[in-house]
Parts: sequence; C-alpha cells; structure tokens
Amino acid sequence: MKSGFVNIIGKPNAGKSTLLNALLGEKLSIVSSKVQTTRHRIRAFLNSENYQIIFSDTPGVIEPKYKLHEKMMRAVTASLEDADVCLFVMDARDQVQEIEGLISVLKIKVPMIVVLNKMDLMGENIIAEKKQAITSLSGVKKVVAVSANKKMHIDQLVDSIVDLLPEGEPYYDKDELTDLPTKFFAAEIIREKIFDLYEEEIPYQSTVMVSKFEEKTTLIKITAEIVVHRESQKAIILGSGGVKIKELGMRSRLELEKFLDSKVFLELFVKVRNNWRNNEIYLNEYGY
Ligand SMILES: Nc1nc2c(ncn2[C@@H]2O[C@H](COP(=O)(O)OP(=O)(O)OP(=O)(O)O)[C@@H](O)[C@H]2O)c(=O)[nH]1
Ligand SMILES: [Mg+2]
Repeated sequence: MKSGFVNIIGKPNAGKSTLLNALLGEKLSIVSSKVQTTRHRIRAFLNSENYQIIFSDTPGVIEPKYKLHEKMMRAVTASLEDADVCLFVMDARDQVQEIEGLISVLKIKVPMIVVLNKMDLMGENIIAEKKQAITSLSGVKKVVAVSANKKMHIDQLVDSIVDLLPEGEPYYDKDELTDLPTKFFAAEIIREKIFDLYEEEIPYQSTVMVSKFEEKTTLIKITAEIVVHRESQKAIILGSGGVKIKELGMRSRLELEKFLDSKVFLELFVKVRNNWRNNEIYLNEYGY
C-alpha cells in the first residue's frame, strides 16, 4: 500500500483546479476562465486498491497586493512544506525560462512532477521540445503533458505520482472525498457563478458565505450572503430590476442541485462590507 500528500501548485489560470477535478473524476474545485479563482487550499482524496493520494489544490502563485492575497499565498507556502510530491502545473503556452524562475523562487524541496497542461492547444513538436527542456531543470523528477479539460494522459500522470509515493497506510476513510464541509462547496459554487457572470473587479471584490444549510425532507434550503466592497457593486450584482441576481441564483441553483443530488431552494442576499479584503475580522468571518 502507498499513500501520501500531493500538492498542486502553479501560476493563476494554469488549470490546477481543472486538473484536480480530472484526477478525481468529479467536479469539486471551482474553475473559471479568469485568474485567481481559487482562494483556499482544497484537499481531496483519490483511493484505489493499492494507494491513497491526498491532493491539495491551491491558489495560483502571485505577488500579494492585499490581505486576502497574503492569506491565499500562505495556503501555497504551507502546501510546499507538507507534501510528499509536488505537481507543478504550467500552461503549455508558458515560457520555460519563466517556469524555471518560479520553481527556483519557490524553493520546492519535495520530488516534483511538472505537468505541462493544455497540451491540446499546442503542436506535438513544441510539446516534445518543452518537455525536454523542463526535464533538465533541477529538482524535476518527471514531466507529463496532459490536457486537464479534455482528460488526456490523466492515467499516465496518476501512474507517475504513485511511483513517487511512499509506502504507507491510508490517512483517511476510503469513503470520503474531501475533509471540507458541504457548506464550503456550496459557497464556492455560487462564487464560481459570480466569476462567470460579472466582469472587472466584481469577482475579485466579492465573496460568498452560506449562512443557512438546512436539509428538509424533499429539498435542501440554502441561504447565502454575497459580500461586496461598495454600494455601487451591490447595484451591479443585483442588476436593473434584479435580473442579474436572478440569473446568478438560477445558475447557482442548477449546479448546486447537481452537486448535492437534491432539489435546492436558494436564497441570496447582498451585503456591503467596506474593503473586506483588507480587514482581518471580515476575512476571518468569511473563512479566509
Ligand atoms: N484548452 C484547455 N484549457 C484548459 C485546460 N485545463 C484548464 N483549462 C482552462 O483554463 C482556465 C483556468 O482553469 P482553472 O482550473 O480555473 O485554473 P487554476 O490554475 O485553478 O486557476 P486559479 O485558481 O485562478 O489559480 C479555465 O478556463 C479552464 O477551462 C486544458 O487542458 N486545455
Ligand atoms: Mg484554481
């Protein structure tokens, strides 16, 4: 039996969360075409007869500009220290030199697999060239080219991970998929829809908190609060005559029903909390 901790890191938008979902065969971590979607470390387990892999998806590596960013980067640094294997995910379109720089800044000490993601966007020759260039970088044990959203070469990647895992018994119950509460994922799903539906600063200056999660006999009743920086942003979230928030509610509810495999009644409220991203008390309250 092999078991161990595998942390997924890389630049924003490299496809880390898409990769986690592909590895699990289940959508757990939220994904968007915008950068800085993931804000928390998300732990999830992949079990088989002879291994248990505990994956951590993490926020993209960035230079912190406000307190929320600092907390996001703490999730990354923590994940560098407690892994058995590190999956460094890069977009196949990124320059090798840039990735080399980032790897050396991060001082990764555990065995590292570089995942050349989005291989579907590049020609085979370029992928082969990049693979070779990265293989020679110090600390790199293996390079695997994949497409996370087309689910190409995912099995190959799992095999490479298992090769590097230490022998050991499972850490978590085999029936569990994650150690985070369902309420957390409910809030994340709504946040994903905010990333899809709103532009500019709105996704970055808002967060979602589930204040009530009640399992009734025929449905789950969820009450969530969307928190923004300013009154003007509240108006944007609502949209004229409330059309935007209605759309947000509908998209969120459909995805929540899929995730929870139950009918959902969803109630959304919008709250203004001036500059919450820089306020320690609010950040704590919202789970950061
Ligand atoms: N073409 C292509 N697009 C991909 C692939 N994997 C992910 N994407 C897209 O890349 C974008 C970013 O994906 P995410 O999984 O949210 O990236 P991330 O690294 O988790 O981003 P942050 O959480 O912001 O750090 C989304 O639009 C994905 O659909 C891939 O293999 N091929
Ligand atoms: Mg992500």
